[in-house]
Parts: sequence; structure tokens; C-alpha cells
Amino acid sequence: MSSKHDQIFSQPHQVSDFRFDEKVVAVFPDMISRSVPGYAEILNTLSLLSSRFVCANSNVYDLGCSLGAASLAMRRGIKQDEVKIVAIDNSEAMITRASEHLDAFVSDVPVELHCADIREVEISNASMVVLNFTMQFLAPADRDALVAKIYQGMKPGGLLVVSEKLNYSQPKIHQLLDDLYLDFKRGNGYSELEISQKRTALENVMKPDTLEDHQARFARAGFEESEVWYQCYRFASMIAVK
Ligand code: GEK
Repeated sequence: MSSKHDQIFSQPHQVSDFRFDEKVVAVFPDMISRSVPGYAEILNTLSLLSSRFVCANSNVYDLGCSLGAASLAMRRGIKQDEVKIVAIDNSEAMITRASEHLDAFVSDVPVELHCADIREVEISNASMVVLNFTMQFLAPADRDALVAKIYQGMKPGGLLVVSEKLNYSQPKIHQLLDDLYLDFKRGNGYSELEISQKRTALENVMKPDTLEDHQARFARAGFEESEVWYQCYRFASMIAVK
């Protein structure tokens, strides 16, 4: 994937709310891999999980697909026939670029791209559903209904993967894991100005939950089992099985 260097917040400016627009799309692969610890590892594991969970004649959903990295990862792992990946994002700029990107790879597994709000799409006959760092951008009040809808649209034995930035209810632990995360960003070349301006831009847009919030939501929706399979600083990836 082309990876222009992310310098969006490098110069002092009047910071407005973060948007997934053309400017972000142009640097997105670099931005996400320097900002999310374990991003590459999580994509690799989505591939492994898809080879275990995706069954023939079923649908796979990539909700908040951005440039389609999770769809590409799952497409590599899927071994079954008659599987369709449905990848959805409500940023027109992301979907346009995702389409060019997906077309560059040959595969027997079709990926349907839709520019839509994931709160409004139908989920049906799903053997695997992924929200890779997407739920944190939804209004907190809308999250229960989304997870409940996903559960209803999943096949028995299906897998939901939710990767998120987390808040921690214990203040000292939260501070420490946040500090370590900022060290990670500094280590990846982000300046103090870039870190603080991006933080301001995300303040009204990204609302992390705690791990307990996520687990309680999975249980309310009906998922019998859920667990964290990956965690680093404030970032985690969770699995829930129907
Ligand atoms: C990856 N999963 O590379 N409906 C549809 N899309 C939405 C909505 C919504 N309501 N809200 C936000 N988005 C990707 C990375 S990025 C994570 C996902 C990040 C989309 C938004 O447009 C953006 O493309 C994506 O969710 C979140 O594995 O940038 O931290």
C-alpha cells in the first residue's frame, strides 16, 4: 500500500475535529501503523482467524474498512467457496481509494465496497465480522444497538473481532498505559506538537470505552464467550463467539 509520510499535524494550526478526508486518506497507512501498536500483528491474526471461522456460503463484514486492510488480510486467509466480503465505510474518500487498492490484488473472494453508515447496514448470514478500530468513532449511545444487530446477523459459531483504543477505570494504570503509548508515538517519530494537536482533533470524535464496557456489551447482545486476544498499552483486540 502506498505510504506517504503523515505530517498532517506537524505545523501549528487551528485544530478542528478529525475527519477521514482526502488528506488523511493520502497518509493513512503510515498514520495507522505509526499510531496503533500491533496493527500489523492484528491484521496477520485476522487472516489466521478468517481461515478458521469463515465457512462456505457465508458473508464476512469489515465495518469501518478504511482502505480495506482487514478485508485484504481476511481474503488471504479464506479457504472456503462462495464467500463474499462486505466492506463498509462512510468516508467517500476512503472508499474510492480502497476500491483502487483492492482491485490491484487478484483473488477468488469478491469484496463488495459500500459507502454507508455501519449503523444502517443489514448484517446477514455472517460467519465473521470485524470492527478494526471503528467502534470508538461511533456515538457511545449507538454501540449497543450495533453489536446487537451484528449478533442477530451472525451464524451460530460465528466470530466477532473488535479492536479498540481503551480507557482504564483505575487512574494510575490509565495514566501509565497512556504515557507508554505516547512514548510509542514519540519512538515512531511523532513530535510533541503532532501528538498534542492530533489529541485535540480526536477529542470530540473518538470516545474509547473500558474493557468492562465492551465485555458487558458483548454479553448483553447474547455472545456466550468473549476475550482479549491482543493488548498493548491502550490498544486491544477482542474476540466474541456466537
Ligand atoms: C483498518 N478498519 O485499517 N460508518 C461507517 N464507517 C465509519 C463510521 C460509521 N458510522 N464511523 C467511522 N467510520 C481499518 C481502520 S479507521 C481507525 C479503521 C482509525 C470509519 C472511518 O471513516 C474510518 O475510515 C474508520 O471507520 C476508522 O483495519 O483511523 O483509527
